[in-house]
Amino acid sequence: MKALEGIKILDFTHVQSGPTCTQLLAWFGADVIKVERPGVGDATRKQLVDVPGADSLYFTMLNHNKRSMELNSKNETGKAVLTRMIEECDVLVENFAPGALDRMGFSWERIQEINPRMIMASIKGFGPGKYQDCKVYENVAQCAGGSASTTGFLDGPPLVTGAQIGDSGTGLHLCLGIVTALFQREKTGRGQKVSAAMQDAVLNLARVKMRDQQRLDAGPLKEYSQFGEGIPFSDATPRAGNDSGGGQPGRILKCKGWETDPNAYTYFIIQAAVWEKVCDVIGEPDWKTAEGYASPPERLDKLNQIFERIEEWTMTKTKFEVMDACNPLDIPVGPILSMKEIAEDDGLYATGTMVKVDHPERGEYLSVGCPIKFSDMEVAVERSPLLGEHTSEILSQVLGYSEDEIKEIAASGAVGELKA
Ligand code: CAO
Repeated sequence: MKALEGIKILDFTHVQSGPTCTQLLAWFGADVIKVERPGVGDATRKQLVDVPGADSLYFTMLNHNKRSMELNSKNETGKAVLTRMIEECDVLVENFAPGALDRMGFSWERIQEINPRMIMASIKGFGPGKYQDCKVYENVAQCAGGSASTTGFLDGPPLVTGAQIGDSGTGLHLCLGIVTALFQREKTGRGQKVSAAMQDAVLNLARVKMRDQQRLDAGPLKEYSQFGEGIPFSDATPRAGNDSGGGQPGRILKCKGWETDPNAYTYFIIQAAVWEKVCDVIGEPDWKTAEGYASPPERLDKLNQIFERIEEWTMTKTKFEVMDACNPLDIPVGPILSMKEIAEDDGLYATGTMVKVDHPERGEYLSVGCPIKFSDMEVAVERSPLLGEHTSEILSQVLGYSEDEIKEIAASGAVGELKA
């Protein structure tokens, strides 16, 4: 028994943000039917291709556990089939450019007429306002959501992060919105429109930087390196390098081998509760009681000097030795893991966070599994569908068309070539 068993999703998503959302819904047990343009499909199928002729990793890693149906939503017969889909499904998820669904003839008003229980969930780059018509990709959202201006070093340009907080981050937000709307529908019987803008999702994830924006009114941000360096603050939240954003100061420090290994680093946090243990570990026991070091506020203007001293110690150890030494003492540290190291971590395969998936066109590949674990539901990762792999079965099993009707639909050009 899966939590969302029986829920049918008309998945009109493409690229990354929407597919992330519907992949989660599929993992939670929904029947996710990806509707794709005949012969073309989601553009990512053929982007960043590594195995000629096969669906790319970009596509396969974002579309597990779904079914694929080819359907031309601009063809008259195609529109009739889509109308039947809207009647049958519980949720329509889309991340087309603003207005695209309206241009197809399926406005929110029309969708409600067809199925008042339908939940329509949309991702756009921006919410209502002056940028509402913009097409938006990941890095645009990271910039417009305040992440880029607060990421990077003070003396460098704004930086985007590798974590796809604009796309996958918004997909996560939308997924939560959909499940919430399904829960509300249990009580009201009505569907509703759920929207998540990429700018808003990034801003939500960068919430602590808006906290700091307001704290600036009360004076300098003392936990930022810049404070210890005597560099004045401007009127906007600055870039803070690798400084910890919380009340517990932290930095990325070099470890043994850093000269040749770009990932021989550790994150090191000097949590107030374990300050005395930190002093012992690095060989500065006097700092436990010394004036200017003993309490967290006293240390704020010396953080750079303190971390330089800790780094002298971390440079004598590998990042894993640092972890082995600090973990038993509850000193929070984290090795900087490369994607290669993560891909080779057996522990992550044991929990299903990393998985090996077999694919008919490309053979075995690695993927990230469901990052959320349930005690009463198992999530098995299944390969992504080939383009139009399930068109016939959806037309007959989900929409109830007869064999002759399916032949007529195919003859109209509304669906691609039917697979056996
Ligand atoms: N049958 C017929 N037509 C179809 C179709 C189907 N099954 N599926 C899509 N189309 C059509 C759309 O109707 C649209 O046609 P019109 O322009 O005539 O209305 C057309 O295909 C292109 O859709 P699009 O504008 O959404 O795609 P794009 O590649 O030009 O833009 C993107 C991509 C992502 C910039 C845009 O979709 C967008 O801004 N989406 C919202 C924000 C978002 O999710 N961004 C993150 C993407 S992940 O990095």
